[in-house]
Amino acid sequence: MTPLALSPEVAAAKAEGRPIVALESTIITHGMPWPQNLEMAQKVEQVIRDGGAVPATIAVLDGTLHVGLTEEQLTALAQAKNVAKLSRADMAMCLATGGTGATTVAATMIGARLAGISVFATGGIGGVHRGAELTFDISADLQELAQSPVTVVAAGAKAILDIPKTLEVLETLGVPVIAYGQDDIPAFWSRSYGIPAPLRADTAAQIAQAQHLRTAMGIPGGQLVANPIPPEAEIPLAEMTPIIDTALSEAEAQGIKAKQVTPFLLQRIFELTEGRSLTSNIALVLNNARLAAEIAVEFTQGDAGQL
Ligand code: PSU
Ligand code: MN
Repeated sequence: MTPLALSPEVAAAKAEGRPIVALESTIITHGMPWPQNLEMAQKVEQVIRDGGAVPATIAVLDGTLHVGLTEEQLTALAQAKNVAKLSRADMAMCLATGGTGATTVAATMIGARLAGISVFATGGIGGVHRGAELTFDISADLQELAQSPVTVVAAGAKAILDIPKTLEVLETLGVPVIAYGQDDIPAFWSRSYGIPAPLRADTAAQIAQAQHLRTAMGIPGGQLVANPIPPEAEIPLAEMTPIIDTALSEAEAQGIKAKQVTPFLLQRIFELTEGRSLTSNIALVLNNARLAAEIAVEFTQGDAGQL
């Protein structure tokens, strides 16, 4: 049996059929610096509560898969050093060896599925890295979206990635990419990448219903909801592009590989924008949490609630 531990708050919400939103922990340990990471994690949980849902931050702590963390657990994780970054490939090994690890989008989706949670909020998903035709670096997040029935609310794929190739792979895998409230695909720190998204939804109810129907039709997998960053927090694409290019060439020059690539790029972009990228990143995560809470409420009402 999976060593799965629900927090008292999550266990109570499940027992009463109340809406729950899953949250990842890699964004806390590898995506943002201390102490902004903890502030972000706490604010995100609050936004979900204000939206009428219960937050469930997921992480592996000492060999147990936790769904919902206490204040103490969250604080300790935000300050911990050398925490593993877990994806589908290494989650079970971390549990087997009694280890501690933060969950990426892929691993968080697995935790959410095991706990029966249908919606998850994050910043940006992993995807096809630029130059993937040589490195083969494609995030396991994409495969997971094709397998686990969880709707992931993100601000698109991180703009450090190759966004058109990421959309192509998602299409091949049969993953719906749904822009929320606009036609264009968002680009994480920027509201638009300048190309249309494959799908568009304008209400949380449509999104919950689509996930419900997908599962009812026997189509495995989840959905990616691409929610544009609020206008006041965005950094226009033209401003981000040279900064992203600088960070990418530094990563290449320093031989940064595999799991280190995303955290390295996010940290360098934070430095190059003098903290602005982090302010934007926090704003978009909170915005995604608001929408995810609305979707979670829809899942517990009407047809979508019968999942
Ligand atoms: N979103 C953010 N910051 C992050 C991540 C997402 O705003 O740090 C993390 C997620 O956990 C995602 C991971 O799954 O980056 C992707 O890593 P990789 O490219 O190595 O698959
Ligand atoms: Mn990778």
